[in-house]
Amino acid sequence: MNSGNYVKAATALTFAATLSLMSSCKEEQPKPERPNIVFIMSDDHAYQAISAYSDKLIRTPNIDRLYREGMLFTNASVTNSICAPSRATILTGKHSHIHGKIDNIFPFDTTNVTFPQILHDQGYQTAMFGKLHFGNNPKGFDEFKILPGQGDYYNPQFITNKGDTTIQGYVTDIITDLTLDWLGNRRREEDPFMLFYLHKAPHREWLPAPRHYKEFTKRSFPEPETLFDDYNGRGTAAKEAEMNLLKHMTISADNKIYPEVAKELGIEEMSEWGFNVFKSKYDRFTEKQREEWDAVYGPINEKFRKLYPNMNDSAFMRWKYQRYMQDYLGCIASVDENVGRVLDYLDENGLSENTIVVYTSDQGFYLGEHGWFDKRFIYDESFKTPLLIRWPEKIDPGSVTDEMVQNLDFAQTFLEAAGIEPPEDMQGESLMPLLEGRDGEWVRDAVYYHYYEYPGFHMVKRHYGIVNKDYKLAHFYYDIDEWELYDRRKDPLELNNLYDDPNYQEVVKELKRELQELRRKYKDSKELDRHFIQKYKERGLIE
Ligand code: SGN
Ligand code: CA
Repeated sequence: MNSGNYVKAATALTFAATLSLMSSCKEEQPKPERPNIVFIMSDDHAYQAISAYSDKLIRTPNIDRLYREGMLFTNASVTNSICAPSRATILTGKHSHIHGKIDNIFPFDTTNVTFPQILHDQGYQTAMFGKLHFGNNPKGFDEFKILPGQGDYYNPQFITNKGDTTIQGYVTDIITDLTLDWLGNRRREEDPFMLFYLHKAPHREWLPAPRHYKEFTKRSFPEPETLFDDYNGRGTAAKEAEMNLLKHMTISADNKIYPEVAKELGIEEMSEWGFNVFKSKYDRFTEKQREEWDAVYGPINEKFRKLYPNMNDSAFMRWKYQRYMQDYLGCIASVDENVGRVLDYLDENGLSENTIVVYTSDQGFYLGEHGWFDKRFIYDESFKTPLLIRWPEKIDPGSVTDEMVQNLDFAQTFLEAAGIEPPEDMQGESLMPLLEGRDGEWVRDAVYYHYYEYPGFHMVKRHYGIVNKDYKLAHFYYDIDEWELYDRRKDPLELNNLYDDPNYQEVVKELKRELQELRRKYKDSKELDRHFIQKYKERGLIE
């Protein structure tokens, strides 16, 4: 059955039929004592685009189920808001400066111990499908099929433990097909399993499946309050970052205007780069895929050809925002639909009760807030990440927590859930007290953040900082020396840097003390900051 039919068939199952299937299968299956783990992660999925957090932009009924039947985290964050470092932190339970994967450039040091290796040694069956983005293969997995690097949306190539393969179709559907195939055909019933189900979507350049671009290109979306942010009241880093929709979002690769049309209108792409990215993606399409694409994006191009000559900057910004949201959210629609397929499978096979299902992203993303796309900053849209966890055996349905949890915490959480003592040098906190409603036992009230990839894509300056429920203090360094303080309760949009405000000097003093304490606790230091700058020099990335 192809995946489109599968989706239809799965959604056609009535609620009653699902229930009866659930109960009949439950009796037949011996329940493993140790929980199974399904770790679902998408790439660049903003919490603003999950209806459990906000339904302004899109409805995601399947992902939301994990909240209705489990727990929603409203202050979940990453330690370093970029793809590969986040994944390395998840796998090792350590900050970037300890596992060494500080950015997307340097390879992951495979001598690091990862929690899947430990689970595997302790009898868990392990599998990974989708995007890893490491430059090397995962350790401790019985089976994996991963995209090389960023991977492709259409007709993607996969690296497997038995050689490479290319699969025709749409990446989100395919990753799910692979996952369901493993669950249905190669899962050992006698052992608990740990499954990584990792989406490429909704990563840039946001190519939705035909069924979703047909729908989403007809929609328009509410603009964020700060779409036209002028960055007054912020520091140099925000002013100099290259992630503004108007200035840095490319017309072809991102907004899907054909290079010929853009050139005819006199719109230049940065060094032809965006044109080339567009062409390389477009060339991957099969003839049928190209026809379907042209039937929808052709008319959008025609309309734009007429509109553009009369557009001023703000009209162009608005147009870009709508184009961006149509494609980005179209990608999410597939993710949500496919997550539903996997949740249905767990239900239908009596696996839901004792399986921990996590939905998260490798980091958050800007959906036009501050005029931006991309991530990297310690500001909320990219510092925070969506997190929903379902585990019916432990978690009360519909729970919400605003505790300061991080991607650093997964490794210890899963190990504790499996009854395994975590290695002493892991740096997170197990989420078990929160999952089991023992909130009083949760001890951490502030988290540490450190971003490194500069100079680089989007030019977000190096910075580290501390965040608690009330405040955020960050130090931007390397080619500047600037501090920023935000009052998270009074200024949730983070528009006013209060670092020099006389009324906040006590807060600054206290947070600086706590930040130094966290740096000591996590073994980060000025020496390490210099060490990583030195590595950029050795690599010829800076002088
Ligand atoms: C690509 C993207 C960037 C993005 C990085 C890192 N450009 O380079 O916009 O910040 O990946 O993303 S693209 O147009 O080539 O896609 S990450 O999620 O892998 O860290
Ligand atoms: Ca990412």
